[in-house]
Amino acid sequence: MIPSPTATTAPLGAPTGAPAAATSDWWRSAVVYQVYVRSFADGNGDGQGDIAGIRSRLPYLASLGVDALWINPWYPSPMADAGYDISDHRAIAPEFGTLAEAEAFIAEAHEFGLRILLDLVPNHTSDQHPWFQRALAAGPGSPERARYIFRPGCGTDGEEPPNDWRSVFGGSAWTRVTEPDGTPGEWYLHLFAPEQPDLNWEHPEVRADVERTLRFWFDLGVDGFRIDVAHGMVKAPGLPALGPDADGPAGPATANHPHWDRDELHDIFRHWRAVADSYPEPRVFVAEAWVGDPDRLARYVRGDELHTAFNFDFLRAPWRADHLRTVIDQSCATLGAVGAPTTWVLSNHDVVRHVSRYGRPQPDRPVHMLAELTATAPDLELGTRRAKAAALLMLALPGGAYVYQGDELGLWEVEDLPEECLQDPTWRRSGFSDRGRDGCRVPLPWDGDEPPFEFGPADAATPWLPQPAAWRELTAAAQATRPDSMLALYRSALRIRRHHPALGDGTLRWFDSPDDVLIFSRDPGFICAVNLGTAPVPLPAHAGVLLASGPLDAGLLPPDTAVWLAA
Ligand code: TEU
Ligand code: CA
Repeated sequence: MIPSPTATTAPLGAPTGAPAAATSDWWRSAVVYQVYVRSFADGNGDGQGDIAGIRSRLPYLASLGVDALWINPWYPSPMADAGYDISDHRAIAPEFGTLAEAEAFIAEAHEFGLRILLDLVPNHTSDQHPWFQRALAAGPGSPERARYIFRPGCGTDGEEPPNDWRSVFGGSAWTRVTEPDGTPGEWYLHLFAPEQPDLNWEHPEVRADVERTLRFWFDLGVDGFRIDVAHGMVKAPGLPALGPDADGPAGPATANHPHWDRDELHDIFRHWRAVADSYPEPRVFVAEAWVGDPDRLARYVRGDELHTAFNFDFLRAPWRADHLRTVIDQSCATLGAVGAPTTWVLSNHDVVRHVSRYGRPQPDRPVHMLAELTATAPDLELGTRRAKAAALLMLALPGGAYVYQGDELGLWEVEDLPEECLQDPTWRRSGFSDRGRDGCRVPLPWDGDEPPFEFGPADAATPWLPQPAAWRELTAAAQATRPDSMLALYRSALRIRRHHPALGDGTLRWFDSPDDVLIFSRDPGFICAVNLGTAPVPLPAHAGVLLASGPLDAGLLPPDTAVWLAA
């Protein structure tokens, strides 16, 4: 028997009603779809995605079968870091729409049974935020400067930065300002781009303003927030030097790091949790925290702090059974110990798309950046096969999951974007050596045979990043009618997941299996098997095939294939 995923039967274009888990702990099992606004769908034809575009595609999202949407920053921003440089936290960027449109969108999404999470960026503002503009104008020692982290420089004339901290995007984390009288003056801290000055979280007005932002959006019906750089807000008193080798590629390599993952953060989260819990239908948080180890991550999701956290250990694991099993066990154990559900994620707007990661030789260590991958071109067919298997693995694991827009279409990293198109600040700040993250942010292909694949209306401007012509095979429309497509697989898997009592929150039990095969069961009556080896393996005893990521081979599970079985 060769089971293949079948297309969804959910009615297109009609609200599908409330999600199955319409209880207050819906978030423990939720599949959340990440909408990168700029690249999702262009409603007004200016070449950039917008709220009108998302609204027009709500039927698609509802029929995909996800439970919630996480909307990347849609606030007014000079876009020095694609919206993570915010100049007004309680408004909508004009290029994306209006506040009225946002409100209408939230209500419509709810009618489709989709909950809405927004992005909260509490670590920094834009340098165009009125607070920062006032700080520049007010001069050294002023109360306006106290909301940020200004310091005099070192060296005889203050010409050296105050310490050795580095920007995540490359170079020093400090920029010197020119004082209102025209003289070279103080330096301000920016852990990211110079256009993203870090806020001073010791300042009561900073704390109060973020709380106001939370309430503003909660009052508009938003169901929760993803917390940007949740591990970065608090800095060690005195801003001590970093010293050599303090940062790994994905988090602090040392305990007691001067600006990542500090213990004092947790007090802030407890305040936010109280705000979220004060609503009749409690609102939820997911932490974006790149920390050194799973025990540290578990601290973010203790009962009175944030609800869930992205599982970057899973995202970074190579396509190898030993690494994946270790991450799965550690995640379940450490998060379970504090009563939090695990989550799973394969890609997002900051990392190389997993089709392109898995389509390369798999290292014996975690990986997520382009620079960490071998220079060889990816085998996209292999990467796609593995991505299908990975989707079934992820959606069978206990807890919640995140799908980055385009994962469900099997999009790959666009690694050959023309240099003049690159917009990620990493490109410039790395001295043009690291191409940055634009390759995973290319606008979605919806329909048609050539770019722009109906990303916008018929006479729209060219999308802000060019799409590969080869995406004609990957448009949502092309895949909707192909039973073996990535989209069909996601739709089938999400439909089964929503109705199967074993899936979502809970526990798993491993079966004995060869070293490069993962087999586990979930109660009641569900088995997932994934073959990460090079030879076909027999299926475990079962009562029927629910779904397979590719054709089975005379009852055997081929390499790089996953299967869901009824037990
Ligand atoms: O990312 C935080 C972060 O640490 C990432 O920059 C990550 O280390 C990097 O992308 C390499 O993977 C968040 C947002 O997701 C990112 O898009 C923003 O650029 C950043 O914060 C600053 O707000
Ligand atoms: Ca637009």
